[in-house]
Amino acid sequence: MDHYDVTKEQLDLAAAALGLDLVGVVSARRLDELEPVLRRYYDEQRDSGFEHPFSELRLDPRALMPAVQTAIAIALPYHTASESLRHPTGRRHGAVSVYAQRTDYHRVLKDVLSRFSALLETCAARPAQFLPCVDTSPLVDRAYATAAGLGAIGKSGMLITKTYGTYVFLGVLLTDLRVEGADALHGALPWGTEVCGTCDLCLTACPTGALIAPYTLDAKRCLSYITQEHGIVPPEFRASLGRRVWGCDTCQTVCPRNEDRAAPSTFGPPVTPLAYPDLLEILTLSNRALMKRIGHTAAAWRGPAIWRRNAIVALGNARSVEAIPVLVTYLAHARPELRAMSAWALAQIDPEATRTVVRQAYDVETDEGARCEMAWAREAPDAKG
Ligand code: B12
Repeated sequence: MDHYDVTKEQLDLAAAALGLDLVGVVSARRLDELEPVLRRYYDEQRDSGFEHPFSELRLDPRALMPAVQTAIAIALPYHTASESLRHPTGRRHGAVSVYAQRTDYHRVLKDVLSRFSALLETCAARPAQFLPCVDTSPLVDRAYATAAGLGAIGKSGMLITKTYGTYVFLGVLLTDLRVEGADALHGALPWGTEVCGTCDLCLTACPTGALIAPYTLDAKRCLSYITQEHGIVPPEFRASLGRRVWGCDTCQTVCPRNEDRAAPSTFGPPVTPLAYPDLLEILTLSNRALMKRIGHTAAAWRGPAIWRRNAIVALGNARSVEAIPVLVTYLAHARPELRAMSAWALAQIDPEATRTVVRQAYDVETDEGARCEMAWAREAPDAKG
């Protein structure tokens, strides 16, 4: 076994020491079979803009780390049995996607991968190179998880694992170590692996039709993207957002592969107010206080304004009469998209009672987008013109 730096047994022991039960290895190579999938994604402009632009870095780990020999993929489960994915019943409460309710997974996985690196270096008994990749690297995480045998891609585009369904975060550790098993079974990506059968619940349940075909997501229609993209929410997506404040779990909640797949979480105790946050509080807390509440999660990277915007839309969708006074103050907010969305929300809640105040806001509004959202107050039958 001396042509390996790390044997299969050593790898398994190191993984077990870290509590990792989903670990796979694959020799680092260009994923040629991913190229047409990736090209089509960008060519058809289905990309969200959050991923790296198309380049060789997305296809070949050697472009990221010239000496790389092995890609080690890990999957960490994050959905616990005690959690409920149902929508809150009170009108004041929004919903945050399960993945963002706890400690930011980037932090947790990077920490695990760095401890993994240290253990593997000890096994190899030589200095080694490591590059931990979690989400933000150019690598297509799901492609490596699949190639390393951790699961199969479902029609939702999600990687589905046997043990935990789709509720896993993915990480890839690139290393110049030669690890036993990397060259074993995984040749081409098992695209053909039939994990969904005739089931297409995710496609039919997606509130915006973002899953335009099996395995084909239009990221710009995905509500997860809509909750993260700055600006005025396009009209066609507002009602579909419901009370989502961050992320969307619909394609996962309906997936039969997620039944009874809850797992003990390595991500710390749930932060209850974050699961179903108080929407009015989101609008009344200071920026600093709001960031203090969400800053440790994966839902904070776009800043506090986007939380406020989503809370405004959610209150509009909830027809929350008690939100009217706060929404009226947002008609004069410094950010045009918040003024705009407040005008929209007030129209949903009680246009008659709020017409005058929105019309006054319209009269002094300078932003074109916000003016459009306020125009309904002018166009009313009793408007003076
Ligand atoms: C940008 C991004 C987004 C964007 C765009 C999503 C997208 N295109 O998937 C938005 C904001 C919408 C998003 C949403 C979500 N995301 Co995201 N996202 C990413 C990111 C950073 C890049 C994705 C990317 O490059 N897409 C390009 C396309 C081509 O690749 P892909 O989406 O991975 O597609 C794969 C499959 O769909 C499949 N595939 C594509 N075409 C075909 C065709 C056939 C025939 C077959 C069989 C397969 C197949 O192959 C691709 C490669 O494996 C990755 C991290 C990373 N660096 O990879 C996380 C990542 C994909 N996201 C993740 C998560 C958790 C989510 C959400 C569940 C969050 C939420 N609850 O709101 C949703 C899920 C939405 C969905 N159904 O995919 C996880 C997925 C874990 C898993 N079990 O699969 C990742 C891997 C982050 C991580 N490291 O854990 N995300």
